[in-house]
Amino acid sequence: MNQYNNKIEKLLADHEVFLSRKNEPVEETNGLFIRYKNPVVTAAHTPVIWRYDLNDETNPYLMERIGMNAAMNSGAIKWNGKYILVVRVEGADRKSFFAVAESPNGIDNFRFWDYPVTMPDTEDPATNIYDMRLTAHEDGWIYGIFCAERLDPNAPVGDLSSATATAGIARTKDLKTWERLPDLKTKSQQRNVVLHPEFVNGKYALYTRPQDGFIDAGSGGGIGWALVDDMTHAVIKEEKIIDHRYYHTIKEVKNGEGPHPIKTAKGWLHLAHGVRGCAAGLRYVLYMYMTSLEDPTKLIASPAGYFMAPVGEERFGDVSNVLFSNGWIADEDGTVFIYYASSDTRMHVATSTVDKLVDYCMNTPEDGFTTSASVETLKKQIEKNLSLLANK
Ligand code: M1P
Repeated sequence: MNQYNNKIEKLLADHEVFLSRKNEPVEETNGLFIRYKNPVVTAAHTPVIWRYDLNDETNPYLMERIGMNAAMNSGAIKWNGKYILVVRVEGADRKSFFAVAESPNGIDNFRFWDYPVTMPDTEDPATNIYDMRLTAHEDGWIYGIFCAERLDPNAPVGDLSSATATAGIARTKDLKTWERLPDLKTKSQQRNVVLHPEFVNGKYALYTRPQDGFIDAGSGGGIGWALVDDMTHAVIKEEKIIDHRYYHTIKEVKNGEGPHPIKTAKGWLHLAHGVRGCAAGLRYVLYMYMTSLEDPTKLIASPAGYFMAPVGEERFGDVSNVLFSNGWIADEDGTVFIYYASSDTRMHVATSTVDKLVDYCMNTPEDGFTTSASVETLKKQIEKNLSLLANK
């Protein structure tokens, strides 16, 4: 018995050492953001009391009873002075669920709350839920919009893979008790739906991602925008594409809004993911764009290419070559904490500032859509720099 208790104590103590690790910035040369050495949340961060049965009679070998596979695509919010992630935790059983992890500084010491989120079901329970975007809306509620996945009722007999994606909606005042609202009603399947934080013309505004099927964005066109009257019965009647996909770009196959945009003096600052296909499969990178404060459907800045792409260990995981972000926090001093998952496996943070990100969006050349255009853009910069250097 004593030996068993000693083993538990060691397990808890080792976990505490792991959770308390200090994170260090990694030297970057691009001037845009700073990555941090350690992932901020992983499956190994999940509490010992989730994974182990600590009773010597029912678990004499002190084995993990409930395995955790990944901690990924997390919504983020600053709440009571704490940096909060609503993490998509995926169990070894492949079911994703939401769980809150909080940190005092946003870059390390993330600790999960004791219990995962109990998300009420609708009348048509989903099989899997994931990728929550959090929005503290000006109506006073914190909304969580996420993907609710179900087996496709029209799948041929024996096809146990075809699924449907719908936007699930819930709201809370304390991140503990969630009121589930009816799923979003829309003519196509949807994933990556995000609530804009302000009313627009007295209505709720949603960023959408219409898609032809569960995986294929197909004719969807890009990131959409729709106004809805009531979040308790959210129905999309009209959808307009505000950020289009284009041939031979980083978002050729798909794109999707990340967290809700940050309001800046120069416009709404957006973080999104773009997807392209290659021999190795799909490659997911993060990119940015800006929309007008007066008309949030109007694109005002669209820097070419990606803002962040997977590097080093970020490239490997359950779904390799993927960066995905659905959470960021803009602090009062202008620091932006960008929370991103790599390869559907672990969560990282990178920091930047609102000013730098706006500068990046406003002053990075746009995509010219051809090699010739890219070379001309490059030549202009070289010419300018050579004459500057010559005159020094
Ligand atoms: O596997 C990469 C990502 O694939 C999906 O994103 P999207 O709908 O944009 O293709 C989601 O399943 C997401 O969770 C996942 O990270």
